[in-house]
Amino acid sequence: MKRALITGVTGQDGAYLASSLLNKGYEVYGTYRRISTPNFWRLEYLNVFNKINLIPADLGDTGSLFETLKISELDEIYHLAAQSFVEASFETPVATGDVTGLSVTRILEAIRQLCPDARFYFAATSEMYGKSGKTNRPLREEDFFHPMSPYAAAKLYGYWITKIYRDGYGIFAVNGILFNHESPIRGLEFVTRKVANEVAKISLELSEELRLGNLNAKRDWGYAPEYVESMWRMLQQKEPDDYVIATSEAHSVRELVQKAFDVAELDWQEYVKVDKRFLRPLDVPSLRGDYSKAKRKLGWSPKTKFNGLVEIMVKEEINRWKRWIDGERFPWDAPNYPSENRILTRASRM
Ligand code: NAP
Ligand code: F7E
Repeated sequence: MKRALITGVTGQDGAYLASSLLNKGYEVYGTYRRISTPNFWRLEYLNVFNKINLIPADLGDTGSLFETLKISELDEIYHLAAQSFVEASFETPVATGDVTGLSVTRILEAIRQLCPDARFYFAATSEMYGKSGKTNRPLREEDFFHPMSPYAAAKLYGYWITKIYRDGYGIFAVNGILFNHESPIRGLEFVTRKVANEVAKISLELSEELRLGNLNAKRDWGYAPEYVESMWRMLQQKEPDDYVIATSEAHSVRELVQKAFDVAELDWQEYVKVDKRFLRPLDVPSLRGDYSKAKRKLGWSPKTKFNGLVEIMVKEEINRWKRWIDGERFPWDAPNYPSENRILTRASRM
Protein backbone atom coordinates (compact mmCIF):
# COMPACT_ATOMS: atom_id res chain seq x y z
CA MET A 1 0.00 0.00 0.00
CA LYS A 2 1.41 3.43 -0.98
CA ARG A 3 1.75 6.06 1.73
CA ALA A 4 1.12 9.75 1.09
CA LEU A 5 1.42 12.83 3.29
CA ILE A 6 -0.70 15.94 2.74
CA THR A 7 0.35 19.12 4.51
CA GLY A 8 -2.69 21.37 4.96
CA VAL A 9 -5.11 18.43 4.95
CA THR A 10 -7.71 20.59 6.74
CA GLY A 11 -7.94 23.00 3.75
CA GLN A 12 -10.12 22.73 0.64
CA ASP A 13 -7.62 20.90 -1.57
CA GLY A 14 -6.19 18.83 1.29
CA ALA A 15 -9.61 17.40 2.10
CA TYR A 16 -10.46 16.57 -1.53
CA LEU A 17 -7.02 15.09 -2.14
CA ALA A 18 -7.27 12.94 1.01
CA SER A 19 -10.59 11.59 -0.21
CA SER A 20 -9.21 10.92 -3.69
CA LEU A 21 -6.06 9.15 -2.44
CA LEU A 22 -8.10 6.98 -0.05
CA ASN A 23 -10.23 5.92 -3.01
CA LYS A 24 -7.06 4.94 -4.85
CA GLY A 25 -6.06 2.70 -1.93
CA TYR A 26 -3.41 4.92 -0.29
CA GLU A 27 -2.64 5.12 3.39
CA VAL A 28 -3.05 8.85 3.99
CA TYR A 29 -1.26 11.03 6.52
CA GLY A 30 -2.14 14.67 7.05
CA THR A 31 -0.63 17.49 9.06
CA TYR A 32 -2.74 19.97 10.95
CA ARG A 33 -1.79 22.84 13.24
CA ARG A 34 -3.00 23.47 16.72
CA ILE A 35 -5.59 26.25 16.79
CA SER A 36 -8.08 27.18 19.50
CA THR A 37 -11.04 25.58 17.71
CA PRO A 38 -10.41 22.33 15.80
CA ASN A 39 -10.79 22.78 12.06
CA PHE A 40 -11.71 19.33 10.79
CA TRP A 41 -15.08 20.23 9.28
CA ARG A 42 -14.03 19.63 5.68
CA LEU A 43 -12.71 16.16 6.51
CA GLU A 44 -15.99 15.40 8.28
CA TYR A 45 -18.01 16.82 5.37
CA LEU A 46 -16.22 14.46 2.95
CA ASN A 47 -16.47 11.59 5.43
CA VAL A 48 -12.71 10.96 5.64
CA PHE A 49 -11.91 12.28 9.14
CA ASN A 50 -11.67 8.80 10.69
CA LYS A 51 -9.77 7.33 7.76
CA ILE A 52 -6.60 9.40 7.79
CA ASN A 53 -3.64 9.59 10.18
CA LEU A 54 -3.34 13.08 11.60
CA ILE A 55 0.02 14.51 12.64
CA PRO A 56 0.34 17.86 14.47
CA ALA A 57 2.89 20.07 12.70
CA ASP A 58 3.40 23.75 12.04
CA LEU A 59 5.07 25.12 8.92
CA GLY A 60 7.08 27.53 11.04
CA ASP A 61 8.47 24.71 13.17
CA THR A 62 11.24 22.79 11.41
CA GLY A 63 11.43 20.10 14.09
CA SER A 64 7.76 19.20 13.72
CA LEU A 65 8.20 18.80 9.95
CA PHE A 66 11.25 16.52 10.36
CA GLU A 67 9.32 14.50 12.94
CA THR A 68 6.38 14.16 10.54
CA LEU A 69 8.58 12.68 7.85
CA LYS A 70 10.34 10.36 10.31
CA ILE A 71 7.16 8.72 11.52
CA SER A 72 5.35 8.28 8.24
CA GLU A 73 7.79 6.54 5.76
CA LEU A 74 6.36 8.17 2.69
CA ASP A 75 6.15 7.50 -1.04
CA GLU A 76 4.52 10.83 -1.90
CA ILE A 77 4.35 14.25 -0.22
CA TYR A 78 1.83 16.89 -1.25
CA HIS A 79 2.79 20.25 0.22
CA LEU A 80 -0.47 22.21 0.22
CA ALA A 81 -0.32 24.05 3.55
CA ALA A 82 0.08 27.80 3.17
CA GLN A 83 -1.33 31.17 4.10
CA SER A 84 -3.34 31.11 0.90
CA PHE A 85 -5.46 34.29 0.97
CA VAL A 86 -3.92 36.97 -1.27
CA GLU A 87 -5.69 39.82 0.53
CA ALA A 88 -4.33 38.63 3.91
CA SER A 89 -0.81 38.53 2.51
CA PHE A 90 -0.88 42.35 2.33
CA GLU A 91 -1.79 42.41 6.05
CA THR A 92 0.82 39.83 7.11
CA PRO A 93 3.57 39.91 4.46
CA VAL A 94 6.36 38.62 6.69
CA ALA A 95 4.38 35.70 8.12
CA THR A 96 3.15 34.87 4.60
CA GLY A 97 6.74 34.86 3.34
CA ASP A 98 7.70 32.43 6.08
CA VAL A 99 4.70 30.08 5.95
CA THR A 100 3.97 30.14 2.21
CA GLY A 101 7.55 30.53 0.94
CA LEU A 102 10.30 29.47 3.33
CA SER A 103 8.39 26.44 4.61
CA VAL A 104 8.93 24.80 1.22
CA THR A 105 12.67 24.71 1.90
CA ARG A 106 12.05 23.32 5.40
CA ILE A 107 10.16 20.38 3.92
CA LEU A 108 12.52 19.85 0.99
CA GLU A 109 15.48 19.84 3.35
CA ALA A 110 13.74 17.25 5.53
CA ILE A 111 13.09 15.15 2.40
CA ARG A 112 16.71 15.50 1.25
CA GLN A 113 17.99 14.30 4.63
CA LEU A 114 15.39 11.71 5.56
CA CYS A 115 13.59 10.31 2.49
CA PRO A 116 15.19 11.52 -0.79
CA ASP A 117 13.24 8.94 -2.80
CA ALA A 118 9.85 10.33 -1.80
CA ARG A 119 8.07 12.26 -4.56
CA PHE A 120 7.20 15.89 -3.81
CA TYR A 121 4.35 18.07 -5.08
CA PHE A 122 4.43 21.83 -4.50
CA ALA A 123 1.21 23.87 -4.73
CA ALA A 124 2.43 26.71 -6.94
CA THR A 125 -0.12 29.14 -8.38
CA SER A 126 -1.27 31.24 -11.32
CA GLU A 127 -0.79 34.27 -9.06
CA MET A 128 2.94 34.00 -9.87
CA TYR A 129 2.15 35.28 -13.40
CA GLY A 130 0.60 38.46 -11.97
CA LYS A 131 1.02 41.29 -14.45
CA SER A 132 1.88 38.87 -17.28
CA GLY A 133 -1.82 37.96 -17.33
CA LYS A 134 -2.67 41.28 -18.97
CA THR A 135 -1.83 39.83 -22.40
CA ASN A 136 -5.19 38.03 -22.08
CA ARG A 137 -3.56 35.10 -23.88
CA PRO A 138 -3.82 31.77 -22.01
CA LEU A 139 -0.64 31.42 -19.96
CA ARG A 140 1.73 28.49 -20.33
CA GLU A 141 4.45 26.93 -18.20
CA GLU A 142 7.24 28.93 -19.91
CA ASP A 143 5.60 32.35 -19.58
CA PHE A 144 7.17 35.14 -17.54
CA PHE A 145 6.31 35.50 -13.83
CA HIS A 146 5.56 38.97 -12.48
CA PRO A 147 4.02 38.59 -8.97
CA MET A 148 1.75 41.34 -7.61
CA SER A 149 1.33 40.36 -3.94
CA PRO A 150 3.42 39.12 -1.01
CA TYR A 151 1.56 35.81 -1.45
CA ALA A 152 2.61 35.49 -5.09
CA ALA A 153 6.21 36.46 -4.29
CA ALA A 154 6.34 33.79 -1.55
CA LYS A 155 4.93 31.17 -3.93
CA LEU A 156 7.47 32.13 -6.58
CA TYR A 157 10.21 31.46 -4.03
CA GLY A 158 8.63 28.05 -3.34
CA TYR A 159 8.43 27.35 -7.07
CA TRP A 160 12.12 28.07 -7.60
CA ILE A 161 13.36 26.20 -4.54
CA THR A 162 11.37 23.18 -5.73
CA LYS A 163 13.19 23.35 -9.08
CA ILE A 164 16.52 23.81 -7.32
CA TYR A 165 16.06 20.68 -5.18
CA ARG A 166 14.95 18.79 -8.29
CA ASP A 167 17.95 19.83 -10.39
CA GLY A 168 20.52 20.01 -7.59
CA TYR A 169 19.70 16.89 -5.58
CA GLY A 170 17.75 14.75 -8.03
CA ILE A 171 14.59 14.82 -5.91
CA PHE A 172 11.38 14.00 -7.80
CA ALA A 173 9.85 17.43 -7.18
CA VAL A 174 7.09 19.03 -9.27
CA ASN A 175 5.31 22.39 -9.39
CA GLY A 176 1.58 22.36 -10.05
CA ILE A 177 0.75 25.84 -11.39
CA LEU A 178 -2.93 25.72 -10.57
CA PHE A 179 -5.32 28.48 -11.54
CA ASN A 180 -8.22 29.34 -9.18
CA HIS A 181 -10.28 26.32 -8.19
CA GLU A 182 -13.36 26.44 -6.05
CA SER A 183 -16.04 24.31 -4.42
CA PRO A 184 -18.70 24.32 -1.70
CA ILE A 185 -15.89 23.72 0.85
CA ARG A 186 -13.86 26.75 -0.25
CA GLY A 187 -12.99 29.22 2.55
CA LEU A 188 -15.78 31.77 2.98
CA GLU A 189 -13.54 34.78 2.32
CA PHE A 190 -12.69 33.77 -1.28
CA VAL A 191 -14.87 35.55 -3.81
CA THR A 192 -16.73 32.55 -5.31
CA ARG A 193 -17.88 31.15 -1.96
CA LYS A 194 -18.53 34.63 -0.55
CA VAL A 195 -20.80 35.39 -3.52
CA ALA A 196 -22.53 31.98 -3.48
CA ASN A 197 -23.14 32.22 0.27
CA GLU A 198 -24.53 35.76 0.16
CA VAL A 199 -26.72 35.10 -2.87
CA ALA A 200 -28.23 32.12 -1.06
CA LYS A 201 -28.88 34.23 2.05
CA ILE A 202 -30.40 37.07 0.02
CA SER A 203 -32.66 34.63 -1.85
CA LEU A 204 -33.94 33.33 1.51
CA GLU A 205 -34.28 36.84 2.96
CA LEU A 206 -31.49 36.29 5.49
CA SER A 207 -29.39 39.12 4.06
CA GLU A 208 -29.99 42.28 2.05
CA GLU A 209 -26.81 43.14 0.17
CA LEU A 210 -23.50 41.84 -1.11
CA ARG A 211 -20.44 44.06 -0.70
CA LEU A 212 -17.49 43.40 -2.99
CA GLY A 213 -14.26 45.00 -4.18
CA ASN A 214 -12.90 44.90 -7.74
CA LEU A 215 -15.65 43.67 -10.08
CA ASN A 216 -13.43 44.00 -13.16
CA ALA A 217 -10.82 41.38 -12.18
CA LYS A 218 -10.94 38.28 -14.37
CA ARG A 219 -10.06 34.79 -13.21
CA ASP A 220 -9.92 31.29 -14.68
CA TRP A 221 -12.13 29.38 -12.22
CA GLY A 222 -12.26 25.56 -12.15
CA TYR A 223 -13.69 22.88 -9.86
CA ALA A 224 -11.41 21.77 -7.02
CA PRO A 225 -12.19 18.00 -6.93
CA GLU A 226 -11.02 17.76 -10.56
CA TYR A 227 -7.85 19.76 -9.86
CA VAL A 228 -6.57 17.51 -7.05
CA GLU A 229 -6.60 14.58 -9.50
CA SER A 230 -3.97 16.46 -11.55
CA MET A 231 -1.68 16.64 -8.50
CA TRP A 232 -1.65 12.87 -8.21
CA ARG A 233 -1.08 12.43 -11.96
CA MET A 234 1.97 14.72 -11.82
CA LEU A 235 3.59 12.40 -9.27
CA GLN A 236 2.92 9.26 -11.38
CA GLN A 237 5.04 10.45 -14.35
CA LYS A 238 8.45 9.02 -15.31
CA GLU A 239 10.16 12.41 -14.92
CA PRO A 240 9.36 15.36 -12.65
CA ASP A 241 8.06 18.45 -14.45
CA ASP A 242 5.86 21.53 -13.97
CA TYR A 243 2.28 21.83 -15.26
CA VAL A 244 -0.39 24.51 -15.70
CA ILE A 245 -3.85 23.36 -14.59
CA ALA A 246 -6.73 25.60 -15.73
CA THR A 247 -9.96 25.72 -17.75
CA SER A 248 -8.72 28.25 -20.38
CA GLU A 249 -11.81 30.42 -19.74
CA ALA A 250 -11.59 33.78 -17.96
CA HIS A 251 -14.61 35.52 -16.43
CA SER A 252 -14.87 38.73 -14.46
CA VAL A 253 -16.09 39.02 -10.89
CA ARG A 254 -19.03 40.97 -12.38
CA GLU A 255 -19.94 37.94 -14.55
CA LEU A 256 -19.59 35.69 -11.51
CA VAL A 257 -22.04 37.85 -9.57
CA GLN A 258 -24.44 38.03 -12.51
CA LYS A 259 -24.45 34.26 -13.01
CA ALA A 260 -24.82 33.54 -9.27
CA PHE A 261 -27.86 35.85 -8.95
CA ASP A 262 -29.28 34.30 -12.14
CA VAL A 263 -29.16 30.87 -10.50
CA ALA A 264 -31.28 32.28 -7.65
CA GLU A 265 -33.51 34.12 -10.17
CA LEU A 266 -32.60 37.56 -8.78
CA ASP A 267 -31.32 40.78 -10.38
CA TRP A 268 -27.76 41.32 -9.12
CA GLN A 269 -27.86 45.10 -9.61
CA GLU A 270 -30.42 45.45 -6.81
CA TYR A 271 -28.10 43.91 -4.21
CA VAL A 272 -24.41 44.40 -5.09
CA LYS A 273 -22.46 47.34 -3.66
CA VAL A 274 -18.79 48.12 -4.29
CA ASP A 275 -16.97 48.65 -1.01
CA LYS A 276 -13.39 49.93 -1.06
CA ARG A 277 -12.56 47.82 1.99
CA PHE A 278 -12.37 44.84 -0.35
CA LEU A 279 -9.97 46.50 -2.79
CA ARG A 280 -6.33 45.36 -2.60
CA PRO A 281 -3.22 47.59 -2.79
CA LEU A 282 -2.50 45.68 -6.04
CA ASP A 283 -4.78 43.25 -7.83
CA VAL A 284 -3.96 40.97 -10.77
CA PRO A 285 -6.29 42.25 -13.54
CA SER A 286 -6.72 39.03 -15.51
CA LEU A 287 -5.56 35.41 -15.53
CA ARG A 288 -6.27 32.59 -17.98
CA GLY A 289 -4.33 29.34 -18.27
CA ASP A 290 -3.40 27.01 -21.11
CA TYR A 291 -3.68 23.41 -19.90
CA SER A 292 -2.55 21.78 -23.16
CA LYS A 293 0.66 20.35 -21.66
CA ALA A 294 -1.33 18.73 -18.84
CA LYS A 295 -3.79 17.35 -21.40
CA ARG A 296 -0.99 15.94 -23.56
CA LYS A 297 1.21 14.49 -20.83
CA LEU A 298 -1.13 13.79 -17.92
CA GLY A 299 -4.32 13.10 -19.86
CA TRP A 300 -5.98 15.75 -17.66
CA SER A 301 -8.75 18.11 -18.82
CA PRO A 302 -11.30 20.16 -16.87
CA LYS A 303 -14.87 18.86 -16.99
CA THR A 304 -16.67 21.56 -15.03
CA LYS A 305 -16.47 25.06 -16.48
CA PHE A 306 -17.60 28.45 -15.14
CA ASN A 307 -21.41 28.15 -15.47
CA GLY A 308 -21.51 24.63 -14.03
CA LEU A 309 -19.25 25.62 -11.15
CA VAL A 310 -21.36 28.62 -10.15
CA GLU A 311 -24.51 26.49 -10.30
CA ILE A 312 -22.98 23.81 -8.04
CA MET A 313 -21.87 26.40 -5.51
CA VAL A 314 -25.04 28.52 -5.34
CA LYS A 315 -27.37 25.50 -5.23
CA GLU A 316 -25.37 23.87 -2.43
CA GLU A 317 -25.36 27.10 -0.43
CA ILE A 318 -29.15 27.52 -0.82
CA ASN A 319 -29.62 23.91 0.27
CA ARG A 320 -27.46 24.49 3.39
CA TRP A 321 -29.27 27.66 4.37
CA LYS A 322 -32.70 26.01 3.91
CA ARG A 323 -31.59 23.25 6.26
CA TRP A 324 -30.31 25.89 8.65
CA ILE A 325 -33.76 27.58 8.65
CA ASP A 326 -35.24 24.15 9.46
CA GLY A 327 -33.06 24.03 12.58
CA GLU A 328 -30.16 21.86 11.41
CA ARG A 329 -26.71 23.09 12.44
CA PHE A 330 -23.53 22.44 10.48
CA PRO A 331 -19.86 23.23 10.99
CA TRP A 332 -19.96 25.67 8.09
CA ASP A 333 -22.59 27.82 9.82
CA ALA A 334 -21.80 31.36 8.75
CA PRO A 335 -23.47 33.01 11.77
CA ASN A 336 -20.37 32.04 13.74
CA TYR A 337 -18.15 34.17 11.51
CA PRO A 338 -17.81 37.90 12.12
CA SER A 339 -19.41 39.89 9.34
CA GLU A 340 -16.69 40.86 6.86
CA ASN A 341 -17.98 44.42 7.10
CA ARG A 342 -16.65 44.58 10.66
CA ILE A 343 -13.10 43.56 9.78
CA LEU A 344 -10.81 46.52 9.23
CA THR A 345 -8.09 45.99 6.67
CA ARG A 346 -5.10 48.04 5.64
CA ALA A 347 -6.78 48.63 2.28
CA SER A 348 -9.75 50.11 4.14
CA ARG A 349 -7.49 52.62 5.90
CA MET A 350 -5.85 53.85 2.70
P1 NAP B 1 -6.75 26.57 2.13
O1 NAP B 1 -8.15 26.04 2.10
O2 NAP B 1 -6.54 27.96 2.62
O3 NAP B 1 -5.88 25.57 3.03
C1 NAP B 1 -4.61 25.94 3.51
C2 NAP B 1 -4.11 24.88 4.49
O4 NAP B 1 -2.84 25.33 5.03
C3 NAP B 1 -5.04 24.68 5.70
O5 NAP B 1 -5.04 23.30 6.02
C4 NAP B 1 -4.35 25.47 6.77
O6 NAP B 1 -4.62 25.03 8.08
C5 NAP B 1 -2.88 25.19 6.44
N1 NAP B 1 -1.95 26.14 7.10
C6 NAP B 1 -1.95 27.48 7.01
N2 NAP B 1 -0.95 27.99 7.77
C7 NAP B 1 -0.32 26.94 8.35
C8 NAP B 1 0.77 26.80 9.27
N3 NAP B 1 1.43 27.85 9.75
N4 NAP B 1 1.15 25.56 9.65
C9 NAP B 1 0.49 24.47 9.21
N5 NAP B 1 -0.56 24.53 8.35
C10 NAP B 1 -0.96 25.75 7.93
O7 NAP B 1 -6.08 26.48 0.68
P2 NAP B 1 -6.50 25.59 -0.59
O8 NAP B 1 -7.45 26.37 -1.43
O9 NAP B 1 -6.85 24.22 -0.14
O10 NAP B 1 -5.13 25.56 -1.40
C11 NAP B 1 -4.16 24.55 -1.17
C12 NAP B 1 -2.80 25.05 -1.63
O11 NAP B 1 -2.85 25.36 -3.01
C13 NAP B 1 -2.31 26.33 -0.94
O12 NAP B 1 -0.92 26.25 -0.83
C14 NAP B 1 -2.70 27.43 -1.91
O13 NAP B 1 -1.86 28.55 -1.74
C15 NAP B 1 -2.47 26.73 -3.23
N6 NAP B 1 -3.29 27.18 -4.35
C16 NAP B 1 -4.65 27.25 -4.23
C17 NAP B 1 -5.40 27.62 -5.32
C18 NAP B 1 -6.90 27.69 -5.25
O14 NAP B 1 -7.50 28.33 -6.14
N7 NAP B 1 -7.54 27.06 -4.27
C19 NAP B 1 -4.77 27.89 -6.56
C20 NAP B 1 -3.39 27.78 -6.65
C21 NAP B 1 -2.66 27.40 -5.54
P3 NAP B 1 -5.94 25.55 8.88
O15 NAP B 1 -7.07 24.72 8.37
O16 NAP B 1 -5.58 25.28 10.29
O17 NAP B 1 -6.11 27.01 8.56
O1 F7E C 1 -10.16 36.84 -5.41
C1 F7E C 1 -11.69 39.98 -6.50
C2 F7E C 1 -10.27 40.00 -5.98
O2 F7E C 1 -9.69 36.06 -3.09
C3 F7E C 1 -10.46 36.70 -6.78
C4 F7E C 1 -6.34 31.87 -3.89
O3 F7E C 1 -6.81 30.55 -3.82
O4 F7E C 1 -6.54 31.90 -6.29
C5 F7E C 1 -6.96 32.56 -5.10
O5 F7E C 1 -6.52 33.92 -5.11
C6 F7E C 1 -10.67 38.08 -7.38
C7 F7E C 1 -9.60 39.11 -7.01
O6 F7E C 1 -8.88 34.71 -5.10
C8 F7E C 1 -13.83 40.60 -3.65
O7 F7E C 1 -9.78 41.33 -5.92
C9 F7E C 1 -13.61 41.38 -5.66
O8 F7E C 1 -9.28 39.87 -8.15
O9 F7E C 1 -11.24 34.70 -4.55
P1 F7E C 1 -10.05 35.56 -4.45
P2 F7E C 1 -7.43 35.11 -5.65
O10 F7E C 1 -6.94 36.36 -5.03
O11 F7E C 1 -7.50 35.05 -7.14
C10 F7E C 1 -5.13 31.87 -6.51
C11 F7E C 1 -4.86 31.11 -7.78
C12 F7E C 1 -4.36 31.39 -5.34
O12 F7E C 1 -3.30 30.80 -5.48
C13 F7E C 1 -4.82 31.85 -4.00
O13 F7E C 1 -4.33 30.98 -2.96
O14 F7E C 1 -11.90 38.62 -6.86
N1 F7E C 1 -12.69 40.39 -5.50
N2 F7E C 1 -14.31 41.53 -4.54
C14 F7E C 1 -12.80 39.89 -4.28
N3 F7E C 1 -12.13 38.90 -3.66
C15 F7E C 1 -12.47 38.59 -2.40
N4 F7E C 1 -11.82 37.59 -1.77
N5 F7E C 1 -13.47 39.28 -1.73
C16 F7E C 1 -14.19 40.28 -2.32
O15 F7E C 1 -15.07 40.88 -1.71
